[in-house]
Amino acid sequence: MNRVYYFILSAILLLSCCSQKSEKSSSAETKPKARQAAPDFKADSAYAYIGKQAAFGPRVPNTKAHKDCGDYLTAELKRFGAEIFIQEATLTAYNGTSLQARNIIGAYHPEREKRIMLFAHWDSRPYADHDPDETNHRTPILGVDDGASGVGVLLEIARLLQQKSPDGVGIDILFFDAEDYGTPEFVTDNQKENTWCLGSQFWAKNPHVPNYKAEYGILLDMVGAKNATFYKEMISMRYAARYVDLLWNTARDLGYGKFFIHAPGTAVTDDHLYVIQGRNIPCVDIINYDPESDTGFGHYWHTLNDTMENIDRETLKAVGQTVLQVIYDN
Ligand code: AHN
Ligand code: ZN
Repeated sequence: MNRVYYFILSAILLLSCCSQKSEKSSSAETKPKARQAAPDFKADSAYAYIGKQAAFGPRVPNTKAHKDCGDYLTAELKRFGAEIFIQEATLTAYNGTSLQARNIIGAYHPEREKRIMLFAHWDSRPYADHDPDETNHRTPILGVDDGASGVGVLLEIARLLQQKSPDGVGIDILFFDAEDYGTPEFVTDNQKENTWCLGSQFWAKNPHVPNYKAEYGILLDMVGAKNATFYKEMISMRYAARYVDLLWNTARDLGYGKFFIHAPGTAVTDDHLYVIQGRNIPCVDIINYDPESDTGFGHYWHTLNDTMENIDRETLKAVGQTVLQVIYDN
C-alpha cells in the first residue's frame, strides 16, 4: 500500500516537474522574455542634440568650435543631473602636434558598485582623407554621423536617466576626445600604431575614478545613418559575446532586427579596444558597417558629406531604445 502511494506521489511530482520545464523552455523559444519598463527614447530629441553639435562646425582639437562644443556637452550633462568629471590632457598626435583634449564624463548614482558604461567620441576628424575630391583630403569633416550621432543618442539617454534611473546599477556616460586624429591616408611614411583613440587610451591609463570598473560597456560609433546596419563587430564578439547577444536579441525583440544584423562584421580599432585592454571591461561596439563598401563604412565616411542629410530618426530610435532596454533590464 505504502509503496504504491509513494510510486503515485513520485510519478505526480515527476510529471509536474517535467510539464513545468517544457512549458518554460517552449515559452523561451517562442516568446521574447518579459521586459522591464524602459522610458521612451525620443528620436527628435537626439536629432536636435546632433544638430547642435554640427552647428559648431568641425570639432577638431585645438579649435574654438571644439572648445565651445566641449563646454556645451558638459553643460548638457550637468543639466541632466549627472555628476561631472572632466579630464583634461595634452595628447600627442601622430605628427607630434600637441592636442588640448578633454574627456567629458557624467555619472549617475556614482555610489553604486555595479556599473555600466556608455561611450562615444565627441571630436571630429581633421581630414576628409576619403573624400572623392583629393583637394579636400586636408579639410576637417563635420563628423555628424562619425562622432555627433553617438553623443546625441547618449545625451537623450542622459535626459531620460534623470527622470527615472534603472534600479541597482549606476550608469556612466563618457564622451572621449581625440578618437579621430589618427594617421591620415595621405601620410605614408608614418604607420605608427595607436594613433587613433587618444582620449580613450589616456582614460584607460588614468580612469576618472581610481580602479574604475564596470560590468560592461557599450560604444556608439556612427549610429545615425539612414538604413544603417550593425553587424557583430569582431573584437566585441571576442571579449563581450554575451553582451553582443543581449543587445542584438533585445533589438530583434523590439522590432529593430533590420538594423541589428545577426552576422559577424570585421574587427574595428575603436575606443572599445582600449577600454577592454586597459581596464579589462568587456565592451560592445555598435558601429555602422557596410559589407559592400571598400572601406567597410558608409560612403560619406571621412568625407565632407558626413552631414545632417545622412541622419535618420528611425536609426537613432532603434539604437537608443535598444540600449535603454538593455540597461533597464539589467
Ligand atoms: C580606423 O579606421 C582605424 N578605425 C575606425 C574607427 C573610427 C574612425 N570610428 C570613427 N572614425
Ligand atoms: Zn572617423
